[in-house]
Amino acid sequence: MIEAGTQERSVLLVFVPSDSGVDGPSLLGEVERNGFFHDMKDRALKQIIKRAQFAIPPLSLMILSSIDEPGVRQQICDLRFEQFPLERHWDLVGISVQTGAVKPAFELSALLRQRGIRVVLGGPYVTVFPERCRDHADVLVIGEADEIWQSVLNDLRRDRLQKEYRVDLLPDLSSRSQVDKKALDPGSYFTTNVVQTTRGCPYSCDFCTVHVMNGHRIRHRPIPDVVQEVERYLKDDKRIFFILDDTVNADEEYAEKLFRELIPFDIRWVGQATTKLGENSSLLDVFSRSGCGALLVGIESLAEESNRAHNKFHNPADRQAACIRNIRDAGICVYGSFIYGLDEDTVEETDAIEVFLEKTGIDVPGINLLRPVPGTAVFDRLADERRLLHDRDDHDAFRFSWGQEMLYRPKKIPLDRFIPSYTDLTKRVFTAGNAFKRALNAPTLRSAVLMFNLFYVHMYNLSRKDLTRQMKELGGGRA
Ligand code: B12
Ligand code: SF4
Repeated sequence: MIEAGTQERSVLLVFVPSDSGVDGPSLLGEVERNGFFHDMKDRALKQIIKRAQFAIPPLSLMILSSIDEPGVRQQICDLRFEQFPLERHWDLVGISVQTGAVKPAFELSALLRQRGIRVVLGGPYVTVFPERCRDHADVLVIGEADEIWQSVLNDLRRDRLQKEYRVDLLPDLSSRSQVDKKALDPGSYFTTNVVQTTRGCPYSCDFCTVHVMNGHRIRHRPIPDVVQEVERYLKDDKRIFFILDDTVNADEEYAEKLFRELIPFDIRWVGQATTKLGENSSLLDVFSRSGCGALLVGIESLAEESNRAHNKFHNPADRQAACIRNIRDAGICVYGSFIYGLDEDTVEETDAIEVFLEKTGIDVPGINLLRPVPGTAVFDRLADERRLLHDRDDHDAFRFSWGQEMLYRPKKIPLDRFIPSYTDLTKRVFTAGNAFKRALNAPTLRSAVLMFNLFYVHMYNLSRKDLTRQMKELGGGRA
């Protein structure tokens, strides 16, 4: 109920596209002009990629917009698909800032503040680098905002917004209010069924910010809450579910109980897991029976010493192949994510990846370059070792893209060997022929596997162009 004499406040929560990466290829400038039809094809594919591949709504903003504060109306604007509604009045605009999109987020904030609209910044980048965000906002929310957002809304209503809200204790996910989708336009998305069951990661891979932001302790949502959420979501959207946990099998016992309860709902879901899943036949069986269609697994390097150099110990390379085969034999597709260029990698890693793909039948390979993200241990180490290709303070230069450009010098391979070894590898792996072969052999979701692989043929082609251009700019990589 709105207090007498007070006006309803309107809040807009904004998700900003990054100008590279999954939101659009080519970081280093315009894609070379290849003629009208090629340009058309690139543009059309870019749109399809945006809509089909990664078009899931931002769960962060769905959670915040579901918090009910009397007298405050909240709406979401996803700038990947819509224009900012500047013609309307907003009492507060909240922007979610990821490291990949700091510049556009700050630019939008500046534009709004010039017009007298108050801006609150939150999200991963703000949590890791609050001091860099302070001048760009009226209000900062530092940390996971699930609970503190209510205080922000309450303070907005009472005209006593503070400059900073800091979350000292990570929220206990057992008390979260129900996420609803009323602030979303479902038509923009591939699916609106995004669910997170746990938060936090027990591991400490040095290239990742998840354990920095969300801590090492796994926090669980109560199983009945998740089950109810799935049931409720299904009422208005029968499409696939994205389970957004970073490691859905991090707590095997919890995962087994939860997904066993989801079996009767007959859903299809995809998520992210460690390959260790392949060693737990009972969990694998439950995942499969609960509708798991595909899992992204982080393989990183096939050289054990490389993974160790980056603090990744939980996926022993010698057991990976057997685990992946077990997962696929259970009828679940595997998206295998590699990082080429880790510290102990040599150019032989490229052949090893190709052989491994053949041996395991990975359905969708993702072969990434190491992205040193500001705020991670690897970023600081590379900066200290003077191996970054940009000034360590210029975070915008590290808006980690989708694999188009090098941001650092690999330890054991000079750049002029590294770049061609990578582009040769992606040329061999991402061909139309391989895309059809992988789709034919996929245990399920064949058309999705085909679509992904075909997109990757296109995306890695663009990435090769960018890298070739970058190599020229770096004087052949010897600079
Ligand atoms: C699903 C996902 C995606 C999806 C959807 C994007 C999204 N953010 O919803 C897609 C595929 C599009 C995507 C894209 C990218 N992603 Co992504 N993604 C994820 C993933 C797996 C889950 C995100 C999520 O829903 N988390 C759950 C919610 C509840 O947590 P949250 O987003 O952190 O939100 C909480 C707080 O941060 C805060 N908050 C967030 N926004 C706001 C806004 C306001 C106003 C306030 C007050 C608070 C607030 O409150 C929320 C509730 O507690 C995370 C990993 C993770 N564990 O978060 C990576 C992650 C966010 N992604 C990451 C990256 C690198 C990317 C890309 C740059 C990849 C690329 N190379 O292109 C792009 C960037 C896209 C963009 N425009 O910014 C990194 C970000 C690192 C960083 N420090 O910024 C993460 C953390 C993964 C990692 N291993 O490091 N991603
Ligand atoms: S990469 Fe995955 S396993 Fe490693 S710390 Fe990040 S979320 Fe955890």
